[in-house]
Amino acid sequence: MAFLEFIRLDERSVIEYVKGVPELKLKLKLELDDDKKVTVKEIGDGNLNFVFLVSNSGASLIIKQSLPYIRCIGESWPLTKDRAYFEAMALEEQGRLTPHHVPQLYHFDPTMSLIAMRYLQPPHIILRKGLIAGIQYPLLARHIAHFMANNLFFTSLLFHSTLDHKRQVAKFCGNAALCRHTEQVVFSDPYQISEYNHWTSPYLDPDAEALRQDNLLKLEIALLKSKFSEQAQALIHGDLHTSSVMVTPQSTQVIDPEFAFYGPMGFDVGAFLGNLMLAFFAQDGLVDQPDDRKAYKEWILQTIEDTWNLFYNNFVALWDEHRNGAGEAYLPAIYNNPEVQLLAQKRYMTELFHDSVGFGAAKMIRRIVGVVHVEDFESITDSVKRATCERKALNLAKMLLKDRRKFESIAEIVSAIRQF
Ligand code: ADP
Ligand code: SR1
Ligand code: MG
Ligand code: MG
Repeated sequence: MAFLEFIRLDERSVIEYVKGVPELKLKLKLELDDDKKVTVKEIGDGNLNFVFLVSNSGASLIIKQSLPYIRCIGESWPLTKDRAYFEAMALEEQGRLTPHHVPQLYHFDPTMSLIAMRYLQPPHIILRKGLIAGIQYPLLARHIAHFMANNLFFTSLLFHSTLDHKRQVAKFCGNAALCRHTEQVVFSDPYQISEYNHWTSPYLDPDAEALRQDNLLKLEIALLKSKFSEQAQALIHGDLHTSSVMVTPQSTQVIDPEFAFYGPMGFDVGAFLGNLMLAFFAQDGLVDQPDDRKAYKEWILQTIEDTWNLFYNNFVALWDEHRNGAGEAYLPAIYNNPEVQLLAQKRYMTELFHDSVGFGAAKMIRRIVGVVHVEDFESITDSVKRATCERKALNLAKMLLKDRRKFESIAEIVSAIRQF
């Protein structure tokens, strides 16, 4: 079979596909007719795409295919399959900047809207599942801080000339349909009546209604929506929640950058921190006694604090190191004394902190009243318990969205979380 036009792959046709691509055959150590031992399993548990694990006596790889709609909704919600192209480009760029934290891209096929990449083998699991199981990851904060600081710094105007920056922005601006999707499900639908919204009803009915009546909240979400749509600050992953990270205690791998584009840095930092906050609030619902996960909740809070602080330190260190490079945001001739340099960094990092808190809060809200929720809460079977956990997370998120500028440090955010 030649695969000259797009067809949806299944567990059988994937083998035919792989046999037709020399570099994949080589990866799988496939000789001419030696495909009898090849096994294929569709392992996709994400919301959008189909993911096949292909193995041949010890060698494995992943094939991820995008169909022209959203997998978890169905054909009634079309979405361009060009997203595979942006995922391939982002994997390449992130792989160049942070090779230890991204699966290697083996192959991209624009006709078939698919990518092939390294299989992250067990014991790697999706971080969200690890958080639900109560597993601690001692290197997580350090690794994610490194991933975010390097990818965000080296794709920003702090490192690029304005000409280079615009060239890079242009490469990703075609991912507009996925941005538009985010605009709808993160910044619009939770604040209006939408056929897609749902929540733990009837318990959260008044909470969902209150969101739609909260004028201050609406003003703040509008500011963030503008920033998301207008600010080409850096190449962001665009969907950096805890199901986009695979982990072992020693390894942290970021997957699934199909939403990548040049957007505000805080959207990535906030996505990660906000999803850790959701994991924190789910803990009491996941166990019989609230105190059963006391130590684990402390570890999550510490990870929130460490992630931001390490990110801050890494990012500022990169800035200091490259201060006299090609970056044109702060020209050395103008920002020519330690005092103004320090002031510039403080202002930049404070705005990034407030953006991260705001975007993180918006991401929390969408996962409680929007179209697709998170397994952290969905695996709480008792709906009264689930609603109680969700309400705490929702109330924290509303407060953070409205009052984010009052916070000066991540330690203050962690103190606020403890009060809910
Ligand atoms: P979606 O875009 O649909 O969310 P993901 O890229 O998140 O798809 O992948 C869905 C699932 O497939 C992940 O949750 C993970 O279990 C598995 N997966 C994806 N990429 C890999 C990989 N490189 N190695 C191992 N498993 C993977
Ligand atoms: C229908 S919303 C599906 C969501 O899953 C992806 O991971 C993105 O977050 C998207 O918004
Ligand atoms: Mg995913
Ligand atoms: Mg995805």
